[in-house]
Amino acid sequence: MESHFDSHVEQHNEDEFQKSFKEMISTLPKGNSWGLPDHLYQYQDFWFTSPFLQGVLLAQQQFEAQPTDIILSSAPRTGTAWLKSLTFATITRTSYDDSTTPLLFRMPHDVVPFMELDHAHFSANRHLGIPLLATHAPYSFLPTSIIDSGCKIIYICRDPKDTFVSMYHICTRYAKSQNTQPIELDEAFELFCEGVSWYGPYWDHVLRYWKASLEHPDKFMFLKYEEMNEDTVLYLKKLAEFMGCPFSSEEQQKGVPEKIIKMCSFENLSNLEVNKSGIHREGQGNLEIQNKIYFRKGKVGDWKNYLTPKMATQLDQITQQKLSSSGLSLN
Ligand code: PAP
Repeated sequence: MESHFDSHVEQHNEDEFQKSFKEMISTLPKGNSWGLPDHLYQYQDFWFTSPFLQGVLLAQQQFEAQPTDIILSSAPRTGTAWLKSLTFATITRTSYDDSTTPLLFRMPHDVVPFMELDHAHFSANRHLGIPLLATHAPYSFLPTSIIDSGCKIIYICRDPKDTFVSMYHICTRYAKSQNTQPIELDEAFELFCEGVSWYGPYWDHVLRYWKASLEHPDKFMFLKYEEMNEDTVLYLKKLAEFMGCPFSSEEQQKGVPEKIIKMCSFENLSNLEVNKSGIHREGQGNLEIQNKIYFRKGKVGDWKNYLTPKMATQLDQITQQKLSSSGLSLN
């Protein structure tokens, strides 16, 4: 059990960390955070807002991964909530079914902790009963214990055009909820193309995980939102196998994977009361956000409704150029 002295030392360390973090961040290049309060800061090639960068750096110092952990990693707006709900429902399927799962009354972001905000503190208590943990941290920012422990990593990515459109919308919806002026699409587009976006450049985020997944295929599962959408049953079965809890033939006969998929579908989750009227990180200042803002359309190819052909070509060209000779395609 933690003693008074330990917590005093931790508080002291945390105060020291805060002080040096504040000094350090004031020296970093600053970018427009798509019209939202705070700035984006560039640190070791990636862009972050200050609480997320602080969380990632604290996690590097403090977070102790266990070999049994399963890390759900992604750049923002690429399908994190969907992946969380599917993996959570799969791992907990012997404890809950679709009439009792916590997903009915907690949003997906609240059933799987987020490393840089929930486990970056000096005395983080982990509930290891459920081994899932999410992060948006770029690969090179992962705490070394995640790499050294040999735990599993599941990465999800998405066509940059849909990722951009989704990111633009969360920013405008959040700005409106705060009664501030939302960013214009053209301006957000330019920033995204320049790599100035949360945990961006987006392409570098994806590429580094892609390369790591090729180097350590036994530890990694690399998913694309579009492929998951195309054949969710196939990918859910692969996910269950990868996580070490494959569906038995009896479960498959009973349609358990299909039930999980239905439970975790955009249509079902976005219509639950918790996801229509609940609040994520309530009372946590700028981090507080209405759950409904996270759910928009959940469709592949919605970019066609927002991007001009010229914009789409420009993004595709950047994608081709960035991914050339990587063996990965994203559109
Ligand atoms: P985050 O980084 O803010 O957590 P993330 O969950 O990674 O976002 O991705 C959000 C996208 O997934 C949204 O896409 P859209 O803007 O194009 O609609 C969101 O609507 C979509 N999404 C959320 N839940 C689901 C789901 N259950 N199935 C499919 N897509 C989903």
